[in-house]
Amino acid sequence: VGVALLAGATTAAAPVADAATPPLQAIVPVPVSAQAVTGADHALTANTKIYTQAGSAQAKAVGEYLAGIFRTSTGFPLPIADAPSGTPADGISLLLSGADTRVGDQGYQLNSTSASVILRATTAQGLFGGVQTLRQLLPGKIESPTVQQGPWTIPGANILDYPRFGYRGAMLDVARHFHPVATVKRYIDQLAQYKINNLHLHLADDQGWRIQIDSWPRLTTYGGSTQVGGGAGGYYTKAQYTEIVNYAASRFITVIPEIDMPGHTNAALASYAELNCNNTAPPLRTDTAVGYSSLCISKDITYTFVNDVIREVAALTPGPYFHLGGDEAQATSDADYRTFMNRVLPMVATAGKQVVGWHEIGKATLPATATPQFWGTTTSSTEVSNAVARGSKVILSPANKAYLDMKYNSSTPIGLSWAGYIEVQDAYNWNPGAYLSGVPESAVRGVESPLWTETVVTPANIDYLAFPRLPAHAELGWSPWSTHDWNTFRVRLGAQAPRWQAQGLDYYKSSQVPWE
Ligand code: TNX
Repeated sequence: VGVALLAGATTAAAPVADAATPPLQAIVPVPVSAQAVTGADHALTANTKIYTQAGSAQAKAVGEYLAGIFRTSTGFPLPIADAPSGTPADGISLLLSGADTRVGDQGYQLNSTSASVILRATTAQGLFGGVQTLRQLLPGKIESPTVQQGPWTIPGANILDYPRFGYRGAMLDVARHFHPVATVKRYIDQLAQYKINNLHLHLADDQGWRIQIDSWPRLTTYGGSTQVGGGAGGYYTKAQYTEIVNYAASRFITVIPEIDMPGHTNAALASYAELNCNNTAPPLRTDTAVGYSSLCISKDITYTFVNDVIREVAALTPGPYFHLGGDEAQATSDADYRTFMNRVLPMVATAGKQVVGWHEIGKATLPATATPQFWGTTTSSTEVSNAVARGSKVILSPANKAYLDMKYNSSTPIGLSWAGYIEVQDAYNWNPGAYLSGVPESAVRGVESPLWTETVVTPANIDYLAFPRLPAHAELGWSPWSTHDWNTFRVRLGAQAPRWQAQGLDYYKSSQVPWE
């Protein structure tokens, strides 16, 4: 292994027996299986072509995405052409035929030899996942925004890979601090690298309303005008929101909009006096208190409002889910909470969407299509197990493991600590398939990493809290539990550093990780 590790620095192929040899063993999330093929390295050159499945515009788009990244750093032209039928040509092929059936609809097969690099999948999404792996088979400088010196060598390899959970998510709170379109796109690109396929946007909270609603315009013009700390806030027009949704779709990421209710609604209550039981609009809030606001459960106009919002946001949403929030409704009695959800749950169905909600939503009687998202710090939840007993699947975001806004330790300059400190190892060391009592792996839809932004202002702040914990969660969501191993994970994680440096990604240099 010692010799192989030295050889790995020059990206030479390792013998099959050397399972620990980089770079093949540096992939995050770790593939289901990856075998090195000795003496079969593949060199990218100025003559390399990218072939994509003939007749598939989607496969071609994945090829263009790959070419865009590799052209920038190699300076090679990397033209795209239709893959010939029959034997795959030299170069890189992205094919929608011949994949091992185990790849399913999100997985892929990658076979690289000195002659060719062949990715096979049953869907363009699968090819896109394979492209993320292919990026990690090249030196980190492949991510550079400027032309770098090669050699550009892909190790000989046979990889078969597919996810443990179909849903791998990240949440960004754009309400506490507003994050403009460019920042969200940047985050989308980061998520895609680690095979995250859902972006949950927390679009409204006490401190701000961030999505244009035509039938209630003051939500944004007034309710979106500030943020935590008193800054200017902001909001997405429908066109801007659609731009985010489309950009995410081009990275095979589904956007899940969240409008939090009946609590976390001060921005709406401040914008429209008639939504308050006392007909008086409260002031806008820029502090970080929680649990004090509630829509007026007894007023009919509340349901007109909620229905209008759900209808307009659902119309901007190609994905299947609408997130109703439902957390920390401490200003709403349990009886009122159930009354409210009983009226609102069917509105989501009428809008053609399935409900997701923070796990308190399990206090209401949910349809089996509804997904509670667990954010507690314990390992049991009656709201969740009741929903599971009625047929629901669950998203796991335990706050003391999965919350990206928790500090790493007491000296972390930003972040909160109410759920404890979360070092990289803490973020990695839990099993989503056996985490909550009464919730077997078959009832887990997947894992999601929420990033609340009370203390998060800049893209660098996002980088610092999300990296390297987000890739740890991504591996929990993707890789088989049988591969779970902190000691190999930390080495693979450390191998990501040159990529992040090339990308200008400002990660936290945890002392738990042997950074390259
Ligand atoms: C709890 S988690 C909240 C958020 C805060 C977060 C800060 C959840 C569903 N609600 O309103 O932003 O803690 O960590």
